[in-house]
Amino acid sequence: MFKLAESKERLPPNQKVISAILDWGVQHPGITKKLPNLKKSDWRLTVGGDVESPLELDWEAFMNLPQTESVSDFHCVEGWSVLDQRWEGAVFSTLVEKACIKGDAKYAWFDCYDGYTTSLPLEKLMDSDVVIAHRLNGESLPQPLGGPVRLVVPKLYAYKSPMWLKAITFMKGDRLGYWESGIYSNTADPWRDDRYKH
Ligand SMILES: Nc1nc2c(c(=O)[nH]1)N[C@H]1C(S)=C(S)[C@@H](COP(=O)(O)O)O[C@H]1N2
Ligand SMILES: [Mo]
Repeated sequence: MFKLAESKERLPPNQKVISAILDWGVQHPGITKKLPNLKKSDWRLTVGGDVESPLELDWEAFMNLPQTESVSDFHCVEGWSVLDQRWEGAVFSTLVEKACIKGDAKYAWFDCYDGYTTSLPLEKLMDSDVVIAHRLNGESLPQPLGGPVRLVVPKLYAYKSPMWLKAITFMKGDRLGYWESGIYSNTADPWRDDRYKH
């Protein structure tokens, strides 16, 4: 009985465990009808906005950032969770240091190669489990899961984990991203069942 209580606490309210992350082909396809097809050699990540040193990283420069591995649970707003996903990539906070973000920047805006957008407060991005990921469970991140590179913010619902990452813009005030402009919550906290706008 004790064990059951423990495992229940691991899962946020109204979520069910499934065995693998559902990919773009299975879920709602977001705003594009076509999967962004990006070769690693063509992929670029730009970092700008409220920073002292804007960056444009190609694959080699991205791979030269300090690399890390982080195991976390993945929670989708549609009610499924996948436990113990092993992500590899750069810790988000290393990018913040490299770009020298200005003291008044409090949010980051994310643009993706499919046109998707989202935003996050800096304080949610500084945890060591927030990874700019290029590998999942020991393999290159599959394209339908956001490859070559996606951000992973495991403590929030997955719509705050932008796939096919293209650009990060630091900013003083917040803006609403693609889903957050509609019915979805901008705070997206699975532990508070925080799916929709209040
Ligand atoms: N670039 C991009 N990122 C995105 C989306 C999208 O449409 N485009 N959808 C979001 C939503 S609504 C969810 S639930 C998750 C789904 O991630 P998955 O396909 O790996 O399960 O990605 C998020 N990131
Ligand atoms: Mo979603």
